[in-house]
Amino acid sequence: MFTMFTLFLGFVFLLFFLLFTCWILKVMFAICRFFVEHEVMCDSAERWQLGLQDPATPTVEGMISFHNYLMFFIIAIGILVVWMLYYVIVSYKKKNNVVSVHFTHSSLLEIIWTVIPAIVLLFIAAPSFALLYSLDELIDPEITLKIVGHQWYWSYEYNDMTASNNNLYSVIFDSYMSKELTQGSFRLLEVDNRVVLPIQKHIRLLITSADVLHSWAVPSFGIKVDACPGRLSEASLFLKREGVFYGQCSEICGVNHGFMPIVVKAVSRSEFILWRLLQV
Ligand SMILES: [Cu+2]
Repeated sequence: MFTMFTLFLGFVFLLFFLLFTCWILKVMFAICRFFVEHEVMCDSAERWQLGLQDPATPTVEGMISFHNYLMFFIIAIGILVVWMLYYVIVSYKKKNNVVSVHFTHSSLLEIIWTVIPAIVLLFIAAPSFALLYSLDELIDPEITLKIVGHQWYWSYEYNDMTASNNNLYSVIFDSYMSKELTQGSFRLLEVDNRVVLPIQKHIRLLITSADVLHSWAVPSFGIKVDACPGRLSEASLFLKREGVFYGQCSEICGVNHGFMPIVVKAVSRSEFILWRLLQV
């Protein structure tokens, strides 16, 4: 029995050691990247990826720093609990304590193990609420993009723009997964029509579905919103940098659920206007 426990403890220690090493590596990478002028961003999933994708919006930056903040508590609590388990198993053996000590209730101990976790929870809750409410904030959007999920493709609508003669015109297109792979493109992640959005603008996303539940998810934007038939969900987006961002449907929606990727191209304002004019 004891050997089993020792093995288990060794395994847990190893796990925490690995976790801690990953965390240290991540911090070191972050420090190195600070000094690199031109860096390559990770905007799609990559092989053996350990961390999160690079952020493209302020909300994801908040999520990543909250994630790093939480890792401190996770590692500290994990080490404490494993140490306590180890201490109990090693110290309180039957041969060392043939007659057990009988005592009940320790008010001091109960106060300590209630108050300390409560304080830790408060330290976690305060920044998490700030982040949560910042995600709901929709600041005077300039563009609205309507996203409709279908079995098994996405369709996009730009409805709120005027042409030079001041007539409202819409741009509506479908976005299917590319069947053919070109050099340098990602398998199962490329689409025939990419969504184009401008950077440094507040964008409103309206997400719905035409048939079953889908989910519009792009990790670099920190957005994963369910597309429900008969219901319009809303999300806000503020792109900080140019790039091509990849996502996938994240709600099991049928046989071709894995084949309805999302590609968003973030461009400058002038490029966006040009693209928009060319769509008419
Ligand atoms: Cu889907």
